[in-house]
Amino acid sequence: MASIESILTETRVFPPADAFARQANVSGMDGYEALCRQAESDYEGFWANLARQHIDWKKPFTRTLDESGAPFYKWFDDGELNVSYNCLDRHLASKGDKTALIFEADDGSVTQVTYKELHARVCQFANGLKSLGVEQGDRVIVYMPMSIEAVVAMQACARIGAIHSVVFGGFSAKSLFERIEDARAKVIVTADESLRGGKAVPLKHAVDEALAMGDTSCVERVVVYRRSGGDIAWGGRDLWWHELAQTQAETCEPVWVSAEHPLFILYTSGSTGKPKGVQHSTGGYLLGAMLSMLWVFDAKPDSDVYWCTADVGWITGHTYVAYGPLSLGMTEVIFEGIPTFPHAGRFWETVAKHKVTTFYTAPTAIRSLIKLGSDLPAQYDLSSLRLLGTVGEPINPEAWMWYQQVIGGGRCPVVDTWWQTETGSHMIAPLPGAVPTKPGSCTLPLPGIMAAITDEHGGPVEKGHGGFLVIQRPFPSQLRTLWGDPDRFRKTYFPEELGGKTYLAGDSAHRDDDGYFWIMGRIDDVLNVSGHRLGTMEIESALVANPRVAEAAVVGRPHEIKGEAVVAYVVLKGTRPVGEEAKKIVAELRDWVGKEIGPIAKPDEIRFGDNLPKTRSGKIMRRLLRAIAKGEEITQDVSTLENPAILDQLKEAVK
Ligand code: 6R9
Repeated sequence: MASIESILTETRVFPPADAFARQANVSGMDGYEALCRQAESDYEGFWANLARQHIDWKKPFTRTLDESGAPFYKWFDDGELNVSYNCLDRHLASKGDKTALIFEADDGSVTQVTYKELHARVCQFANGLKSLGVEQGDRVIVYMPMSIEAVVAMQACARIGAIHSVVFGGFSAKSLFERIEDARAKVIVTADESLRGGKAVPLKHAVDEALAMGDTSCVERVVVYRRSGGDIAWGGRDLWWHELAQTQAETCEPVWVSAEHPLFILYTSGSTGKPKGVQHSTGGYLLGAMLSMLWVFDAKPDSDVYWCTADVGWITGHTYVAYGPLSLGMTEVIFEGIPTFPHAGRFWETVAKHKVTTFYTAPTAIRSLIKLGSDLPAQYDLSSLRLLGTVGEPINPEAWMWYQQVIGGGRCPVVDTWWQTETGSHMIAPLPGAVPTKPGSCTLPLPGIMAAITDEHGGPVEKGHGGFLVIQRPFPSQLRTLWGDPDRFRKTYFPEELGGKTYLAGDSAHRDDDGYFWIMGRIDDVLNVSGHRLGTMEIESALVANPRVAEAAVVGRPHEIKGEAVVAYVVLKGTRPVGEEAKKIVAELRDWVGKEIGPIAKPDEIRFGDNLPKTRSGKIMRRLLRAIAKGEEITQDVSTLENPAILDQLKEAVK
């Protein structure tokens, strides 16, 4: 495993610069260690103090952590609050006229809203939702482009206690249908089309298709935001966003909910075909978002211009676009487009244009920008930057170095943040004024996060050896359950083998002599393609759903830019295709997967065989398929294979 060895030899260490450390929210290793000690000596007191200090409670909590129903933990559960109040109302008196959102559209046009204006828009939309009969606990699907309106829709749901479930605009009608059905959504909020790199992506049309796929009688209304003005079909449950919102009052009393009230559901891939509805709480989630903004991004609400490039369809776009920055009253950029449109310098141009101080993106974006050369960023004034972050997948040390030197000018700390949809907020990441960084390591856990590496029985693992990444104590921002599937929640994240109370992240990792964490990859059948989680089973199920396909196996292969590429081995019902016919079927199957799941899941490569290599018990030998995909020499014993000749077939990709 070449990538793991090369990481192991990484010895560069970057201590925080004095000037940065002096102004940091947490300064020096002693500052970090003092927080860790507080958490260790009085775990509940540590979190309770922070929750009182940072959150405005309508009704203060008296209970901190309730472990009686473990692993269904509760935090601050007799306290009452509202997330939208904490993100908007509480800033109005002191910074009502401050810019909250700077919207940078696909074509480069800019729209800004102040806290006062954002508050008014959220209230109007919340009143609009109420007028449609949306009540506390109802589910609202948000299938929107990156826009001020997407943030408004999420905040409006939070304001009235409705549970939003954002579905990434790149997901297909079929994926959308599955989520509508599972969440039993009452209202869908969408747009006519989204614009990406100058191209229109039909969203409303996908909603129409999804609603025709099965029993969607739960959906009473579809609210459509006019983004592009493109042609769309119109039906009985449809209504325009502007018609719904513009006549509504600009104030709306927040619905005060228990800290344990679900704020949202976000579907993510797991090791079976069915996406998991990760359910988050209100109080614990908000606390995680706020603390990590302050600790890891060293947030300075009065001077920072913060930009996280993630789409609101992913967890990063929830915690670090829709909630975290607003909860601190910051000014943030939200970006509709893609990094290379209308030109390859778009990201850096945007940093210079808005004098961005804090920039947070994914390794896949960094790697693709590295390919374009260092001259490009040099053409823009990046001197406003003071901190850089990365998320979504392991970052190669060389990409980290480029980011630190070429983008950060050697002056900005780089925070590599490890966390997941399920953890809600950062878990392992450097506090930039305290923890020295090492390229490729997410460094040390946040104070209060009891991360560890264990063997398969929960026992300790020697330093330097890989094992399961776990979190040994409950923490406020963790998922509460899987929507409608508590059994799967328990089995997936709190397996009996580890004692039933330890959170199993699904990643493998090792620690070095300084206790630093190095993430090695997923232990389940989940691929990480351009920072997006894709279940191999989901893609296999999609392929097998095609009438031509008898059997399919999907594996990942290291990819220079995307992290992993999707390689599919397919057995057709007829004979194995070759030449032009094979090419034609490859194109057809890629399109098919695009429609079933979404374009991000399209296999990069499809290989056809008369059969797949299987063990005696009939299990597909995925390890072997991974080796073949990488073009590695096969050293495994293949004597048990029924038909070893198929290995030669599978070595051939359709060109
Ligand atoms: C936030 C997010 C979670 C999975 C996670 C891991 C990978 C995320 C990482 C990282 C190495 C990092 N991952 N951040 N691996 N270093 N800094 O990405 O959530 O979409 O749920 O993905 O992504 O494998 O388990 P999500």
